Amino acid sequence: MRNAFLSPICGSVLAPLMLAGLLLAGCAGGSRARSPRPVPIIYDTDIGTDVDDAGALAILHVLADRGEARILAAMSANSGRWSAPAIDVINTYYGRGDLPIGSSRTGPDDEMWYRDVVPAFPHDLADGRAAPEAVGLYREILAAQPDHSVTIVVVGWLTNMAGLLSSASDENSPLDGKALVAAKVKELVVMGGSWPNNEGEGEYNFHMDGAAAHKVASDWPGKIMFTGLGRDVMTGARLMAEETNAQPVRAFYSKFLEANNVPARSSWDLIAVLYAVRELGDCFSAATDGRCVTREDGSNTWVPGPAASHGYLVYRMPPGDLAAMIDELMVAPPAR
Ligand SMILES: [Ca+2]
Repeated sequence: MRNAFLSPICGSVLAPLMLAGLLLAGCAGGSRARSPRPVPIIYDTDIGTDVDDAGALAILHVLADRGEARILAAMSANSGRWSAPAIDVINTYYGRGDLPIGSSRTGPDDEMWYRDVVPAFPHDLADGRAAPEAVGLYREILAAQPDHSVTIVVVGWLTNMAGLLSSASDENSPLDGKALVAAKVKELVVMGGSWPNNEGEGEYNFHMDGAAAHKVASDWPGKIMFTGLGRDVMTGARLMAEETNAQPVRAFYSKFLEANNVPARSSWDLIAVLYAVRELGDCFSAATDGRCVTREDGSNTWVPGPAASHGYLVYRMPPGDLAAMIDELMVAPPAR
């Protein structure tokens, strides 16, 4: 189960945010971007369970090609045999086959439609279980970055983030995990939860590791934006319609769309990447007047109150326009 459409409900918070100068352009590629460019990004994915993870990594590479992002690493939340190799396939296609890739040591097996695609495309990471353990790799990479500079975008369950928070000092940094995050991370972007409230069994990414979601929402020592949008932003059909040689992301989408007998797929993870790189801009607004509380069953509640470190994303641009923007990124050829 994933997220329901959220109406733009945040007019009451939008006006003061605009007055505070926090809603600068960027999502549509505008020139008044708030962050220094390119944005340093670590991408954390449950690739192998849905196809939007592959699309999101693809557009992250295109945004890097355009000088908007700098990919520091990609992490699999899933220990599956083919998950980290699927990341390597996409990185290799976009000319970044040497990017660091880490992997959790837990999680379900990949689904068959992923296994069929990975071996058909060039990559050199043969088995996800041979990738470096993700939390150690996070610590190594974060320790080497300038303070308060890194954006982490998580589009799967939050196992690696909970592990990072619980990590002890090591050869890379004398800081424990929480202090290392406080020192190095600018923002955590989480594709998870249903906003403002979800009293059911919980949105998929929270439900898959409810204890981790609860720990991150409770203990993360910095800003978190929960995205949770994308159900009605349907993408991938244009990628199917355009002939592209040796395009592994197209092959992933082809397998998924065929297996599910649908013409396009929702864009939960692509929305998260778009926000992580381009911020609110013309695309999104944010509700920030309160905080997220999650329970260990994966359900979540937005508790109204003074603005602090949490926010959740709301559409500002119509979903159809967002889909067109994302489709254009998905079909862009690699620059390298
Ligand atoms: Ca995902």
